[in-house]
Amino acid sequence: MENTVKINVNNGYEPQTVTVPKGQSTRLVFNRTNPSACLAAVQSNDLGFKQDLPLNEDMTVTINSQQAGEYDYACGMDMFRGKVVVK
Ligand SMILES: [Cu+2]
Repeated sequence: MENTVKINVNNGYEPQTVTVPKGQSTRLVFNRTNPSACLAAVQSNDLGFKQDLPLNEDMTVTINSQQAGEYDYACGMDMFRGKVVVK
């Protein structure tokens, strides 16, 4: 089973925190509507991804966490942050 969560990237990440189920794959679909280069990439050491975000395009990162917890992600410069809660 696959879950999808949409995250708008404008003045930060909206919603800033998303909750996803443990042990299932979840598609995080980022769409950036803010032209600032600051938000042109999203990355997470916790979740192991780095994704460029072209303007006004859905870009998908698939995560599959077997472990409950809180995982942070951020823009390429680590200024804006979001959180994925797995439970
Ligand atoms: Cu930034």
